[in-house]
Amino acid sequence: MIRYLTSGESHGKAMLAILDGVPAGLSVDEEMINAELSRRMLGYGRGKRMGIESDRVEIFSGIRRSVTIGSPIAMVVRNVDHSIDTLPAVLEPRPGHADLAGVLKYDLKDIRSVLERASARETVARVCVGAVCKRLLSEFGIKIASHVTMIGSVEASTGELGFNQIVTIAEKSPVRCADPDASKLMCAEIEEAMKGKDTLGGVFEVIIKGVPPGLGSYAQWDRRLDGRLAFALVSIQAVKGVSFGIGFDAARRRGSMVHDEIFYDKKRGFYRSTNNAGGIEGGVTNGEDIVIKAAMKPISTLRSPLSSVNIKTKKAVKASVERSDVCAVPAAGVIGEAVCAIEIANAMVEKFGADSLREMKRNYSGYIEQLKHF
Ligand code: EPS
Repeated sequence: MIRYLTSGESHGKAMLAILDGVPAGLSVDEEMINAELSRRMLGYGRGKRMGIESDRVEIFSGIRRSVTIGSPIAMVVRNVDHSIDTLPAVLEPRPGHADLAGVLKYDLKDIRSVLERASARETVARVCVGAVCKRLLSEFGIKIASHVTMIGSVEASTGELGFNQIVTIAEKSPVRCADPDASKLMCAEIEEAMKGKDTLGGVFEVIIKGVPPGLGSYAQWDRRLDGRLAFALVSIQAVKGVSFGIGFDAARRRGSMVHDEIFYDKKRGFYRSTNNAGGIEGGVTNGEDIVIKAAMKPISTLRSPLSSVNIKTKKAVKASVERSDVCAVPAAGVIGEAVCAIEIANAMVEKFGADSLREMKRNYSGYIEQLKHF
């Protein structure tokens, strides 16, 4: 089983992750993880912090001569801004942030002790874990990409674009959007929000290609892969909703207009001509691409703050203003890829369970062969 924990405060010494369950024999180098960390830092609308940090991972254990050895992998990304002990106390909770709920829960008198851990900077550690999982998945031809489909009121139209086109266009866009016209409008909308001292949310899509049928299970509720992916995505700071395939649109259509008809061809095996389900049926992959959308609410730190209450004096005040992003949807897409990679890697290890990559590949090939003779 692949599992992991993260640790670290936004302005503490470092962000840390311990990843357990990666088979031995997988080549992993720091540069590959750094490339994912760099992607996470980009995006039009990010705050000043991204100009201060240049996130780079240090692998502390579990990897010898750039190859996994089956032991837990510890990764550290040091924070350049590690001013946590000198930062002033915060007493005015921001609506929408963990601030108020956090102090009440942990009986803390300074909101800083909450916001430091609740911050989306924690996702640095998840991106490190996701990069190693992506590396494992690439051994099985599984690719994961993301692109932004909406920021504020601007929606992208990616129509008939294929996976590779989406990746190429989105990676060049300042908002990671695969529709160049929408990209420009999104940047303009972010600028407007910035001028208005406001923030913006949006929607990103994660596409996972090359997944074999049969990952996840309908046999028990907590083994359903859609449930696990949804949990992983909603656990990203500010993500409020997730949908698979055509998502909520399926609720207003008749069954005949929703379900993907089944075909068979000697070369391809079973296949569909549509993918409204987004690659998962009954909590199990069906061999089509997994397509998931996630909705992110606007960042809750507003430079023109909303009403709040001082937690000490109980007097009406304006919420605190921290340095923050105006829009972080492009970065959230990269984080979405990471958390999905972790869930898919876990489902792969579960199905082809192995101590070494060689053993896992043997199990995988045996299953693919079995499918050919189904
Ligand atoms: C982030 C680092 C943070 C914020 C942002 C994400 O840095 P700082 O608070 O020092 O400016 O920019 O965090 C939030 C939006 C939040 O609500 O906590 C990062 O590394 O992604």
